[in-house]
Amino acid sequence: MSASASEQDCVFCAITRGDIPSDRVYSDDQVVAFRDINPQAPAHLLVAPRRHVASIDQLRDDEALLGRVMSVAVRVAQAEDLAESGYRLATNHGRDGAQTVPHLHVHVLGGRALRGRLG
Ligand code: DGP
Repeated sequence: MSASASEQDCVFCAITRGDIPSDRVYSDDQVVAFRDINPQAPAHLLVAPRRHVASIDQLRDDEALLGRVMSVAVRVAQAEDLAESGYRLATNHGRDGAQTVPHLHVHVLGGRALRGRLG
C-alpha cells in the first residue's frame, strides 16, 4: 500500500519510521515515544502512534489504539520518575487546540510545577 500525501509529508511519520532522528525513549510495534525538540518542561516527551492519524479527533472509535497511546504515556512518565511529583498528559486537536503537527501525539510534561490553567 502506498503512503498518502499526508504521510509522505509528515514529520512524525518520518520520526516513527526512524527516517528523521529523535531522542527515542520507547518504541513498540504500534507506538513510539521521543523527547520534544522544544521542551516546555524539564521532562517533555511525545507519544505517537506509528500509524498516521491526524489527531485524537480521528481516533475516536479506535479505543484499542487510544488506550495503547495513553498507556505508553503513563509508562513513559513513570520511567522518567514523574509519578511521585506529578505530570500532565495533553493532546491538541486543530487550530484552536494549538496543534502544530498534524499527527496524533500525547505530550508528557513534568519535572516542574505546571501552572494550573491549560490555556
Ligand atoms: P502540538 O502543538 O501539540 O502539535 O505539538 C507539537 C510538538 O512537536 C511541539 O512541542 C514541538 C514538537 N516537534 C515538532 N517538530 C519536531 C521534531 O522534528 N522533533 C521532535 N522531537 N519534536 C518536534
